Amino acid sequence: MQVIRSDIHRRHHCAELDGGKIIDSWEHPGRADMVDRATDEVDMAVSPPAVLDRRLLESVHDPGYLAFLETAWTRWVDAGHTTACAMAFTWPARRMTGPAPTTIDGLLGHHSFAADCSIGAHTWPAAAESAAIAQTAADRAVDAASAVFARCRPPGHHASRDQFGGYCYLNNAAVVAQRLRDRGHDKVAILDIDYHHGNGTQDIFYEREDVVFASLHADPRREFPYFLGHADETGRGDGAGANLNLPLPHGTGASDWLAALDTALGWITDAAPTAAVVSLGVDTYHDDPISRFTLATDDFPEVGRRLRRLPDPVVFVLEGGYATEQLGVNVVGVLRGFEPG
Ligand code: Q9C
Ligand code: ZN
Repeated sequence: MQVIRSDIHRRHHCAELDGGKIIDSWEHPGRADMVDRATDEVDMAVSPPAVLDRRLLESVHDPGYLAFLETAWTRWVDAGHTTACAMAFTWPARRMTGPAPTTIDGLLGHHSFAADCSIGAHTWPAAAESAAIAQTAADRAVDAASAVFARCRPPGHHASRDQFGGYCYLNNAAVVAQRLRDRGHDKVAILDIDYHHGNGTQDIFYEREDVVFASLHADPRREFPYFLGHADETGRGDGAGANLNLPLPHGTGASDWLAALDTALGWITDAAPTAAVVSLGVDTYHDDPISRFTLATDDFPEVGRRLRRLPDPVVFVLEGGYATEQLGVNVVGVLRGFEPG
């Protein structure tokens, strides 16, 4: 399997609010290093991304949001702030439906949904490069009619049309799906196997039938992102019936998780897509420091093997996974389980 990657991500490492403390984010450059080391060890062919197509990006994100992301750091500095990261501190809550604010401190809350994610000097270049990796992986998958791994960092599945959060700024899986649509696939499936619900991906495609979304994740009644990912969210308008959420309890282990995976794969087969995107988070691992499922390293190749039921081509997009030492082994376990050799 080919891998698309780049090193531009390296200078992006922001602060997050975690348990009442501001810490260096769990989502850090060393994660990508571990994945790169593991894919190099099995001799996966590596290519850099092509130039990002702005129109593609504007078809999954609000152009005003993109302009905000691109200028947020400069506006933060111009406002007189001296911190390493721009952080929101207030958000529109229930019944607060007024117009968008016009200054950077207010706009940060308008364009985010969580304080686990902030914006530094190098966040926009890193996020744009991550989306370019996604776009390039989709193109390569179509051109070669084979599976491709998009080693994205920062991750993307929590980013909605116009909000960042959950370590995500641009929705890389959505970029892949839209590119596959634009390159001739009439129906595309996104399967999200990250521990957390892919609220951003669900949001972007919720009213569309041409991109179906299935996710298995920790029950949002007890887990981030809390406010989306429930079983009764099945799509709206043209997208009615095109969204499947399979929330699972804390402590879920391999047998129950794999049974839910089979349910999602059956649902996707019934939808009859001609291409698939896998939002590949391995924060389902038992040693993940912020997650509570109990998959073992030996389970990930079996996950990959079961994913062979997806239609060709498949694009794997890296999402979460915070047990840094085992991250590369677990990711490559899925990729090699899917396509040995
Ligand atoms: N107290 C992804 O896996 N923040 N994002 C956790 C811990 C939310 C995870 C804070 C986790 C976001 C791509
Ligand atoms: Zn996650």
